[in-house]
Amino acid sequence: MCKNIIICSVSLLFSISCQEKKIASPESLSISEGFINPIGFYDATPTFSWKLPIERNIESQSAYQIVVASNLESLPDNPDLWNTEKELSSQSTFIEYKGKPITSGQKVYWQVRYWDQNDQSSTWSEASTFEMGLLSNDDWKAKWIGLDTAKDSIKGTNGVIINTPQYLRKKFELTSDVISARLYITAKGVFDVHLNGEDVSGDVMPPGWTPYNKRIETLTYDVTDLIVSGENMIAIELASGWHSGRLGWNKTLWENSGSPKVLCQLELFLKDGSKKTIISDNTWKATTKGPIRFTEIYDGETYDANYEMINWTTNNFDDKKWSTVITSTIDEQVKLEPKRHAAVKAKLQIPSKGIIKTENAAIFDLKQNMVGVAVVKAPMKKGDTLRMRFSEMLQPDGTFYTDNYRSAKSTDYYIASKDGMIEWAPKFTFHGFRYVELSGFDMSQEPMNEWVTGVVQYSDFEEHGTFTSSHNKLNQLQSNIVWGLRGNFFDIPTDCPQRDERLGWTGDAQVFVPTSIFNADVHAFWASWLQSLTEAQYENGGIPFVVPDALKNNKVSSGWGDAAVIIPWEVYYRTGNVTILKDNFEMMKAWVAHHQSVTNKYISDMNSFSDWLQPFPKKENNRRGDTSKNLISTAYFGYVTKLTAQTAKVLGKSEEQAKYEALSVAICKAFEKEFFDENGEIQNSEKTQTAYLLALGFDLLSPEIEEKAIPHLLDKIKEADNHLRTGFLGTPLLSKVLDDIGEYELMYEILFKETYPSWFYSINQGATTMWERWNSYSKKEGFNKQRMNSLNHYAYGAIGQWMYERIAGIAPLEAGYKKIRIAPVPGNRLTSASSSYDSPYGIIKSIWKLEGSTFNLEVTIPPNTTAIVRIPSKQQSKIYMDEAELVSSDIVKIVEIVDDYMELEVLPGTYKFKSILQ
Ligand code: RAM
Repeated sequence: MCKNIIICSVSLLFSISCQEKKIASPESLSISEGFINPIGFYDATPTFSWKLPIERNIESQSAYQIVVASNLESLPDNPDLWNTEKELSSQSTFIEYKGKPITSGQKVYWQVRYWDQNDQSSTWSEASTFEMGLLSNDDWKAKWIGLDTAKDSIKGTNGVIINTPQYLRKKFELTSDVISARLYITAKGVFDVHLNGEDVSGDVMPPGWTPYNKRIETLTYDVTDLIVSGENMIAIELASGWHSGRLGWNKTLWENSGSPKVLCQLELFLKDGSKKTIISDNTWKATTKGPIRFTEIYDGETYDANYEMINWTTNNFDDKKWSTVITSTIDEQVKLEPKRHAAVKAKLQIPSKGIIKTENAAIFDLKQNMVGVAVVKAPMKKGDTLRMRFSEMLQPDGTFYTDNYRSAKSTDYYIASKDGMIEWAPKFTFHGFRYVELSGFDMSQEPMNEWVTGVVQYSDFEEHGTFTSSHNKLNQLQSNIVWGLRGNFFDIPTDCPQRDERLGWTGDAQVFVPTSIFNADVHAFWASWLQSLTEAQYENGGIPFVVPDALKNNKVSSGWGDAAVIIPWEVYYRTGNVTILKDNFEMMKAWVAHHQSVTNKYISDMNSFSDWLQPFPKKENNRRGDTSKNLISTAYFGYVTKLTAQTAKVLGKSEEQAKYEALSVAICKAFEKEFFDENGEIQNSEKTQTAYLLALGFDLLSPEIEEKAIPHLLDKIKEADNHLRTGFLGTPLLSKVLDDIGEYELMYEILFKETYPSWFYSINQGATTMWERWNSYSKKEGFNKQRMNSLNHYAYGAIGQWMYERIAGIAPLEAGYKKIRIAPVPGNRLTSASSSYDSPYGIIKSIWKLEGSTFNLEVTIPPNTTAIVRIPSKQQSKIYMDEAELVSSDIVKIVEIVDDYMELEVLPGTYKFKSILQ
């Protein structure tokens, strides 16, 4: 007995000491593409991710345990949905849920713990949650409702039918307080919803833009705090948006789209234990006689304050004169699915920083080209119309430049109902602008900067990368790239945000993906758009020019449709999320098959926009550049076939891997034979920089020909006085290829060129965003005469990838940064550069500074990863870590010493290195 007591107390002591020894819990729990405690979640089989804490001694994970339950009380010991038990694995990102089925509207709780490299277990994480949205059409009891506004046949720009915006409302009564309330809502069109006079969300133009004939996204809002016991009022503003407005240039598209409609279902759990559902149905009232008289994405919005309906979103309003709505049923073919990435929101505010007065107007300068709306606070006289015009840049004589908006009127109007200050911003349109021109205000008052504020709107993601350097123009370029991203991630990736286009051009998107992922957490944004790509894919595997397909011309282009393969691959490679590959593999294969169907002996004859907007084309104004279409298309065919083989490998599909590998070998052979002579010089196409870049960048050549081709590329660059001669497709490959062949100095030289065509050239002409053309504007010659001249087009911003990966030096070596490469290449015009990047495992940093010939490098590597660090150094010279001479140890191992760098393998942690460069 006594012995037993001793044993018990020893084991008690042991367990106490074990408990004390528990290491810090995992952090930043998220599901699928980075969602933190989401409601209205879209996927009943999510993946789970977490980060290990940054603590001394926590290097890596050797095992994990996830527990999932339908209520908090069951965690962590009695999870009723899933328990992985202790799973020996270092994987801490995107672990697939394999538990019991999760249903629409269900709320789920989960926790995770891990074991470190010494098999020490962590404490459990805090519990995280996710709550499903309505997952299938059958979950909807509601009906589509709205007024038939198309029948009014009001014609707008280009004869497009204009649907007058609608106002819809419904009163409902509750006899008990509410415990929880969820509003599920969407529109064929765009909406803004209010409950008891309060705006339900800050979302801009939900539900956003998907291929509406296949899928409409639904929003879920937690409205518990807005509902009261007694009378309630739900009120909705509804406009055409992308659904029934004018988009692209295809008239039949919008003619068939019908009047806007809304669908909503409010599910209420009451204190008395009952459940109540309020739905959109024929009990709703609606009117078109509200203050928004006109609204349209390209043309702008008109607000007449004389039509204001005071209190119409509350119960304190008489809607007797309103009409009863028309209802229609939910069509089975169009899937209603919870929105799978954040809606657009007002993200930043930019005050006016200067005013130019003209005879009848005042021009406000925000000093930054941006996308969104202007909030205007201005003095007005009753009955007057305030006109707000927008422009990205002024003409040299100070007047507005709007030619590049083409047919987009991009003009807002406000009609005053009384004298005094008004405050207003449009709701269902957006503009691309730096300047705002106001006219029609009370001219007796002196215009003030406070009158105009730019509200920057884009999809609600966080920026999670930084890049800075010692060079102002390089920093301005980084800023222009980020503004290109902010300006064109408006629910879908658009080519431009200001003219009568704003479409999801696939080619622009594919070249910009890596840069976008460095700068912002756009994982869910891309995953969502990829779903749209799968839905927009033609029966024959072709991918439309733009997605959603607003052009409906059944055409394809190489370099554009190839987005179907390149984007899933890049998103996977940079996040480590295999689901992206699984979800898109069928699309990738179908695209490759389509590509193959337009080849002859592996040489592609696919249509192509080619090296779009290449400077100095041989034929004046030839937007497609000089490189032969066949060369470009075959190069892309070879490249995407390789990526498809790599995808098959990741997915463990060995037969398909072999098939695509064999196909890519055949394409490469044919490509080399057709387009290269035995001296490694281009044949059967113009000998352009881009022709060489495609062959080298996509790794299509045999080693002998590749070696011979390199000097020809360098000659081409030299011929151009070390300037680029590349368009949309060639430009992103320039840095990659020059880097691969060790020509960093040359790449720096091209990048730092001040003369046309170059990145700094546009900065010298005053650019605050990326431009569509290398010469969209010049101080000497003014605006490019072509009306296709966007001043906010992100494609050439693709250089951002090289800035992060090589100037600062952060790149993935394995998918999702499980293995990291830190390898900065200090150029001789820079004395410092630094980047931080919030990877799936935590923050990575690379900060370098040159002091004389001493190169200082500070590196941070997050837990559960390893890194290769390349420290530039003079041959044989010593390298110091934390001031002491570096020798191999358990945490830092010298792997290689070569001419101009030393390569180390390092474990997680922060390190300071020093080396001598000259
Ligand atoms: C234009 C846009 C877009 C480009 C296509 C080919 O409309 O410039 O960026 O991808 O053409």
